[in-house]
Amino acid sequence: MSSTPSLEELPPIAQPDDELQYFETHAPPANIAQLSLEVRDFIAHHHAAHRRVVLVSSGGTTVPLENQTVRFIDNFSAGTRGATSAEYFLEAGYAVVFLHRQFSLLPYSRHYSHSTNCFLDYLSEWGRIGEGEDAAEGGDVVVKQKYRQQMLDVLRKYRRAKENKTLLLLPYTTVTSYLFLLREVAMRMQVLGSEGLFYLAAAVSDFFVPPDRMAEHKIQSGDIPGAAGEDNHAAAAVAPGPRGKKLVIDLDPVPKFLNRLVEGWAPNAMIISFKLETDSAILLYKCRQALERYNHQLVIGNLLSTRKFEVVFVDNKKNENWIRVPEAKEGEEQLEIESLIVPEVVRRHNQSIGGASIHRF
Ligand code: 9Z3
Repeated sequence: MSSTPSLEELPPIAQPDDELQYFETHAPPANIAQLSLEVRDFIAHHHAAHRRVVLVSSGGTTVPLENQTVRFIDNFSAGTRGATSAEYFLEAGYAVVFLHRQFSLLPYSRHYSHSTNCFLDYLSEWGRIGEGEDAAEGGDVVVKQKYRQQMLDVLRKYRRAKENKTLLLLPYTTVTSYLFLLREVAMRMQVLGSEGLFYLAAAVSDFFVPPDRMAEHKIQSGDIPGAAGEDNHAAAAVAPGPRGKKLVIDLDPVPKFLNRLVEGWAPNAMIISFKLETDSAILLYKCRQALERYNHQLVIGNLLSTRKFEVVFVDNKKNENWIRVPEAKEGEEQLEIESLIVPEVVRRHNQSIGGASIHRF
């Protein structure tokens, strides 16, 4: 049986004091001031152009085990959901702040960055002259004929987003840097009021090592002569067990900041969170529970094993609507589920701001 904790048993949601405490006791990302200015200019530009802005979070956050980080706990996510959705938001006329795990999939380049579709496989050599070392001289690299149309389509969309400056890339790695950036962007997006949209697809760690219990240096598996085990034993949160054979990790819950986003950082925006589960028996329960706890507009639920084929929209009016990808016919490519999710999100966003139209290029 799965255990489904009741609301009372869950870790408490973050209050303004928890926010103060967290952001005062954790170091912000080193470049936050610079990124914040970029976000400000991006939002001001699109706000002046009456263009809606969506923050898409994507990829998984890490939890470092050491200050000088060698080891960390990771969260599952390749960034497919976020990167793919960002493309459909751009097509729908939104400007996108793409808050993503560094080196995870990015809009447009994601088509050519998997090991199954390495960009080199799309290329061939044309005008090859000579042999051996001289073979490339005078030659050109071209896209293979059968991929040209598809690549051209992607390239044009990518270039349009670049020229129109509609895509802002903001990388994070740790759960702390993610939270600092989310808060920063949310505050900057306040000027957009209800035209602002948050689409939180990133897989965010629920547990972390608090700074006062974090080892400074790499955790050692054995005794180091002369070092007196200082690092390991100082790190009360992460320490080797008896005789150094086990590593015992004691994690604290990450404060539930979705509440602060809804109430304090982006009170007028539309906020959509994702809920990932592996047990289908508890998915809907967990979606409803998230809505009850955080009072935002929509939770999109998905199961790890079927996330590319079906998701469920659970809204604050207790509606539950499944979106499923139709099965592809032979020889046809499977539809991307994000091509169905994003238009439905946009429809709901339109509705929530009274059907205002979107300004497109
Ligand atoms: C999701 O549920 C995303 O859809 C996936 C996308 C991470 C499954 P991929 O990147 O996967 O396409 O491979 N994101 C939210 C996951 C999450 O951590 N949600 C929290 C929770 O479930 C709430 S913020 O408690």
